[in-house]
Amino acid sequence: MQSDNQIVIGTAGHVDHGKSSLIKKLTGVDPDHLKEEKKRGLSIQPGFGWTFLPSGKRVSIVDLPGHERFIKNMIIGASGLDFVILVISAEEGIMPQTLEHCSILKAFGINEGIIVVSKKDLVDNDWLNFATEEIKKHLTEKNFFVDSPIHSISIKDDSSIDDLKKIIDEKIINIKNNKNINSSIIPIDRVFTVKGFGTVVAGKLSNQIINIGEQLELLPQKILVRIKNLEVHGNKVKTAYPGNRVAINLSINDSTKLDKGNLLANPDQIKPSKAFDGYFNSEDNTHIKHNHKVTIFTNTDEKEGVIRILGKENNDGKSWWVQIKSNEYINPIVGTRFLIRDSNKNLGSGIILIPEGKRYRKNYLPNIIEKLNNLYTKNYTNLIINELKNTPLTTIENLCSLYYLDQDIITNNIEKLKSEKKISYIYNNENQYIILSEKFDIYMTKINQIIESYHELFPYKIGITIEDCRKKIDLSQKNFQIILRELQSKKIINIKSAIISLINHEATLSTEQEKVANNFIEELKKYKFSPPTDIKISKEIINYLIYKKSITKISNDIYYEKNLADDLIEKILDLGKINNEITISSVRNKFGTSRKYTLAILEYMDSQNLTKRIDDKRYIR
Ligand SMILES: Nc1nc2c(ncn2[C@@H]2O[C@H](COP(=O)(O)OP(=O)(O)OP(=O)(O)O)[C@@H](O)[C@H]2O)c(=O)[nH]1
Ligand SMILES: [Mg+2]
Repeated sequence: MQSDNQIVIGTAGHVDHGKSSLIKKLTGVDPDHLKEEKKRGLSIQPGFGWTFLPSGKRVSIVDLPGHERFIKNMIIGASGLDFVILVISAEEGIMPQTLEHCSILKAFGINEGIIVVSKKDLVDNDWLNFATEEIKKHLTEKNFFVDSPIHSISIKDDSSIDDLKKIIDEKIINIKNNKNINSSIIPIDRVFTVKGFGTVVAGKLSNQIINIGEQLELLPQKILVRIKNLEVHGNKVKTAYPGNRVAINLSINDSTKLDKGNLLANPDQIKPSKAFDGYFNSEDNTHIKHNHKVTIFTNTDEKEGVIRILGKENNDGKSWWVQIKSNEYINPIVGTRFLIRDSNKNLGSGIILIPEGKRYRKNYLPNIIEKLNNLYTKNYTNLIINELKNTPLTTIENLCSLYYLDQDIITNNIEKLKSEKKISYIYNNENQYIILSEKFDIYMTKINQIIESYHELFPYKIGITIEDCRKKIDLSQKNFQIILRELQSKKIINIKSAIISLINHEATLSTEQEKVANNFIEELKKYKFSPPTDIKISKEIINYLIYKKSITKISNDIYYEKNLADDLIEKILDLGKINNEITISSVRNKFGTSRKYTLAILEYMDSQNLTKRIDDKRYIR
């Protein structure tokens, strides 16, 4: 079993240039198996096979149709290729679909290949040399397969085919699978039913392994399916490896509709949507109009929709920031390429950057364009900084889901920004938040100033309520709490009973207030355990005295001088120890307090967890 990355090799080129004949020579199997293909002597659908190269490496083979009428089938098959055999007849040379196929392959980012000059038996040597030179020159001018070797063959000359195999072997050694996609993904290019087994789908697996029994999600239907059986190169296997072309027998409800163009992926990895934003490059001399009707190709999917231009051209007049809007759900994968055609020609291609395109208001456009630019240029530090400029604080998880980026990418860039002191971490209950350092400093200074001026205005008050302070700052309750906790842990502020004060603040009374306070305490003391409840005194002074521990608040209207309260409580506890229980009557008898005071002090003791009430009795805790 081969577990190394597998390569998919495909043919491309103009109709009748000999692609299928070459594949038959390479694999021993005629890729044109449909009745109509045989009758008409041309390929209609992609044909699939595999072969061993001289090195012993096994490769998958996809033979693509060349006739312009079947260009859509060619595009769907081309999306999964790693390496291309570009077949050009020595007789005819470069023809329209040769170039069209080249531009489609380029659109999908496929630029590794070999140029094969076919049917060399039909021309003499001089012509072959001339044709080869012309082909090379022309492709170089167009910037197609510039670094690829060129080799001439004839299906009647086995040694030319053997040599081709050797060249392919050498060339594919360095090909790596697309690491962009961090999920098991199979864009489906064939669906069929096998008697006794049920639904089978086929496609190329991305850069992860899959196993029999595994659950995958069918998209855009969002249906969970299980891998019942798995085949690679016509053999039953338990595991398929990155790059394998796989046939998967799915355990799936018979009524489920599925089609080529659908996708299998790890559950919850890919979100179907009807629009995505991206970077778009138009074909030479193609003018793109806003809201132009187009056919959209993503992976093996083909849908109708429109292209919308999000901003002005990127200077060179060939590239745009665009939104591609589909009439039906599609499965946009960040970082993968898409292709756009109108009725009969390629308009251009691009890269998907934001998989859930929204309708943007005009004044938001510069913002979205900057975002797209940062995503396209992979300037993730700028991306994060811009996001933090628009929001008070955020989390790594938020950033990942906002931009569909790997956690590693976000974390690394955040670490970088942290080391440059541009952002800071703040913590709240285990949760980590990220904030622009500059912004945190501004909040800190502002909160400090608010509390400070409050202390100046009300020196006898302990501090400002959290809500009053928040109202002076433009922050949500949640974000304000997070910042307050950070200031608290930095020992800049104190928070007690929803009141914030600066760490060094000491509440002080004026001489006048002091007098009132002292009289109040004297009055309380005078009546010992039954102090009056109707003394007129301001709430501020009361709060101050509680805060200063001069009085104890027993109930809503009963206050005891602190030492008296402590003394009474201790005595009640002593009583409880002797009697093993505390009752209202035992307290009343002992201290001569009325029912009202007795109840209040006992309830206070319960609330302080000194006693526990069961029915009408209290027990020491
Ligand atoms: N003499 C000669 N004929 C060839 C050679 N290769 C292909 N042919 C013939 O060219 C014709 C077309 O070949 P195909 O292999 O079907 O061409 P294709 O590129 O697959 O065509 P499409 O799939 O329709 O694009 C057939 O009649 C082949 O027998 C060759 O090397 N020498
Ligand atoms: Mg063919």
